[in-house]
This record gives sequence, structure tokens and C-alpha cells, in this order.
Amino acid sequence: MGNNTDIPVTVIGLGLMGQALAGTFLKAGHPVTVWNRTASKADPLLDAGARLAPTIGDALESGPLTIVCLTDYQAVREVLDTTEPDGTTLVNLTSGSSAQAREAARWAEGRGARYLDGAIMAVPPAIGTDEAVILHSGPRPDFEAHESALRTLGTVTYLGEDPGLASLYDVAGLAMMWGVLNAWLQGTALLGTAGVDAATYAPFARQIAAVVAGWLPGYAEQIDRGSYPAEVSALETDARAMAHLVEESEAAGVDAGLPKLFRAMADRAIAAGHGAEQYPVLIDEFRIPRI
Ligand code: FVH
Repeated sequence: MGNNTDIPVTVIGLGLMGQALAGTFLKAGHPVTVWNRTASKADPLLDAGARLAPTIGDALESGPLTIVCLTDYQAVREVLDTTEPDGTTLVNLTSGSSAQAREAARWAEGRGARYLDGAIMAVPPAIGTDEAVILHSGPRPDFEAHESALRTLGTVTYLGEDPGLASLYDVAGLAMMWGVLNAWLQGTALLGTAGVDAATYAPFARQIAAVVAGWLPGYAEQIDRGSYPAEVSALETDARAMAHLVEESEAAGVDAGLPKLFRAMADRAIAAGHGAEQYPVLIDEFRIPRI
């Protein structure tokens, strides 16, 4: 899809991320209007051809697409609460919870504004490159109307109509990131007690992470079917190995909290009769039944 760089873009919020967003639109040739609580942060962008909106109201009247990127949703409400953004599509790239995103969408609808939520899974220097993963959720027509401009910022994915989806994917992605990193740190600490340095273990850990990542599509099918035949190994086998990890960690003087959590969840699933099933059966230990 050709990128129509004639579309004016407004950027509200010129922190580390906001500056990267506005600068990327400028570099792509869009006319850019900026607004920030501390106006002096706009200076480098004005030198690069951006226009400074004197008020937030003026900023929201500057064009059909307004990117909002502030510290949190509280800041977004403080900035927008006194405005009537009915002439622009608000694309909120501020980090927050799915509940805050849904509330912001309701607020915008009440003001006659079009609202698209978004989550940036990248650091400012990556903005404008394919490495910048940006997720959107909200009304599909509003996404499609601005898709070409939004793709200027990176690799963009539209997730669906529920405005809360982008935030949920964001935290799910963070769960993967911290889960992998903490597991790697567990092994690094364990091997460190035997004199193996982190750089030596890292390539092995990376290979294991890649192998496990390859299992996810098949395991996802089992979860969606609700059926976990033990094609590769039964949960009881995993649980025995988990006990080894706990014992080794404790013997080596390495924190065993994470391994004990692994084992406790597996033991609960085995006690519930799932010991002969495949690992993804543990999904039910994560799904706390809603009362
Ligand atoms: N920076 C990063 O790597 C991460 C990557 C993933 C996504 N996050 C999220 O992006 C949002 C903005 O992050 P940031 O790094 O740009 O944050 P700051 O540099 O601290 O800039 C914050 C801007 O928000 C303005 N602001 C804060 N509170 C208010 C308020 N009450 N009223 C008006 N504006 C407010 C602040 O204005 P000023 O201090 O310059 O006047 C900045 O423009 C964030 O959700 C990250 O989680 C970035």
C-alpha cells in the first residue's frame, strides 16, 4: 500500500517515544504538528520542519490523524479531558491496561471522537524500522483509514475491534519476554556455580529457546481443541525433571522459587488427573475459574 505522505499528522507528547514518532513522520515527508506540556521539547522537531500547536485544542484541529504518546492513561485524560477531539482520529500509543484502553474508547465515543488504541513493542531508536512492532485495536474502518501513515512507524498489526486487545497482547508479549529472560537467568546462575560463564551458556540457552518456540503452534492447537494427548512426553515426566531442577538449585545455593512454581503447578495438574497428558494441559492452572 503506497504511503500517502501528504496526510498531516499531529503528535501529542514529545517524550523519548513521542520525539521518535514525530521525527519519523517528518522524515517520511508528512506535515507534522506537535504539542507537548513542556513546549521546549518541540525545539529539535521545529528545526526539522514541524509546527508547534499553541494549544492542545489547536493541535486536535490540525489534521485527521492525532498520535497520543504520554506517560500513562491518567496523563492522556488530563490532556484531553477539556477538549472536543471530534475532527480527528485519536491513535493512543500510551502504555496501559486493557481496562484503561476500553475506558478511553468509551470516553472518546462520548465526545464524538474516533479512537484507536495501540501498543508499541519497541524502543524509540527502532521506530521507523521493521523491528518496531506496533499493535492496534479498535474500529477497523479507523485503522484502515490511517493504515498507510501508521505503517510509517514500523511493523503494524491490526488485532480486532476490542480496543483492549493491543494492551493485552502487549502484556502477553512482556510475559513471554520476562519468562524467557528469568528462565535464562535461572540456568545462568546455576551453571555459574560450576564456573560456566554466561557467555558460554548463552548460545545453548538460545538454541533451547528456539526449539521450545517451535512447539508453540502444535501446543496452541491442543489448547484450542482442549485435548492434550501425550505425543512427545507426559506431564509426569516433566514433573520429575522439575524436581531435579529444584534439587539442583537448592544444592547449588541458587534461588529455587521459579522451579518450585513450575513444580507446584505441575503437581496440581497431576493431582487433578492430568499426569499422562501433554504439557499444555497446564493452561488450566493459569485459568482461574471465574466464580
Ligand atoms: N521509551 C520506551 O522505550 C518505551 C517503549 C514501549 C512504549 N513506551 C511507552 O510510551 C509512552 C511514552 O514513553 P516515553 O519514553 O516517551 O516517556 P517520557 O519520556 O517520560 O515522556 C512522557 C511524556 O508524557 C508527557 N506527560 C506526562 N504526564 C503528563 C501530564 N500529566 N500532562 C501532560 N503531559 C504529560 C510528558 O510531558 P513533559 O513532561 O515533556 O511536559 C512527555 O511528553 C509510555 O506510556 C511508555 O510506557 C515507551
